[in-house]
Amino acid sequence: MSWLKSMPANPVVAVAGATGAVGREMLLTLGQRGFPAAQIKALASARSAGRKLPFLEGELVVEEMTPESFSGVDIALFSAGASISKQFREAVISAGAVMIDNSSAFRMDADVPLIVSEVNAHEAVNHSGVIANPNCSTIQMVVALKPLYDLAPIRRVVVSTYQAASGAGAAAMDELYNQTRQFLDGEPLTVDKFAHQIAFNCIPHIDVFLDDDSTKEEWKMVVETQKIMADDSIAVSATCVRVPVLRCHAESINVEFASPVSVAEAKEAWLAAAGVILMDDPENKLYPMPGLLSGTDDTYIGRVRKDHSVENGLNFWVVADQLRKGAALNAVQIAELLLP
Ligand code: 25A
Ligand code: L14
Repeated sequence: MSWLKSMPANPVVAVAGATGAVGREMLLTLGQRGFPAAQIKALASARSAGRKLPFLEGELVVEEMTPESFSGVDIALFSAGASISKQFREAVISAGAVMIDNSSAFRMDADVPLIVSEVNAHEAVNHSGVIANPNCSTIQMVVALKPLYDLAPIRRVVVSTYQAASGAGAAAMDELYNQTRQFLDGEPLTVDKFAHQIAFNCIPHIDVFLDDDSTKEEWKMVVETQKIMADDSIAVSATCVRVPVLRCHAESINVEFASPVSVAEAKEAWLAAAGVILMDDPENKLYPMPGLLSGTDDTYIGRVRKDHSVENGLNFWVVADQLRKGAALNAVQIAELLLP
């Protein structure tokens, strides 16, 4: 298969959906991390062709994405939605490129590794041309869970999310700004990207409803966690809520272990973990907050305490910038795993 060709030290990288909230962050992240690309191609729909996007000190001109766009490309970072990823998968693979896909299109496919570098980087090599970037809420949860799982098996996780508007894309972020202004000016609110008003509100509904009245976002947190942690016995119960925050998802997490894990042991494990920052000093009102962590790369953990209602339980609060670690940064980290 063509994708088995070795990766050059200076790959040609395409960013598909480059004009979106995640795509722009991908360009920024590639630049900031000094990714050794020979060339970067910014691809989007015909609507955006010719637009210029900032990259390092210069600019990239957006090209319309067509099946021919991938000729000569080694790595294609996709964030243009699940249907676009499905439409272009064949073109990417037959061009000999590896697709790193941020959409939900292929995550649960058996031949597609679902990678969070802090958790299961070693599985990236098992790809057949596509590597999936997990759901943003799942990524920050497993980054927090893995150091604990290495202390004791996890029996059950109960999580409630507080998800930022930008999770639904750049236009959804604009909608939060616009509705906030409309609300303060006493104007009628324009509701388009969310099912209801998001300004001054919380919406317990992300992605579509499933047959059992849970949402697909909640389901993703269950099955993706089990796949990334390679343990189907971890029970996960999720409730996903949109809140009027621009960037950074927050999560309240309750974990039940098979054997005791103290607060001190958990904190020690997080302090030693890559990509985690423990921000937990109640006396000094120190805990992570989404409004203050925009543009950061790490997963922040605070409010760590024992859950007195069960035998071996911990409660904590996790915040990460879902456009960075939840999407663009994690995708670039996967690309870095492919470098020779
Ligand atoms: O299906 P999924 O996996 O659930 O993902 C759905 C969407 O969620 C976002 C991301 O939206 C994704 O498309 N997303 C996914 N994971 C995320 C995460 N972890 C996440 N968001 C946050 N955190 P997005 O808005 O960030 O990016 C969309 C990008 O996809 C490009 N695109 C669309 N169709 C394409 C395509 N690219 C190539 N070929 C196609 N056929 C899209 O580019 C954008 O970059 P664009 O050129 O279509 O749009 C650029 C600007 O045009 C405006 N616009 C958008 N829609 C319309 C529009 N104008 C007129 N009419 C429209 N219908 C906007 O201003 C947009 O910024
Ligand atoms: O599955 O906050 O990657 O709207 C990413 C954005 C799910 C929804 C995914 C959000 C989507 C999420």
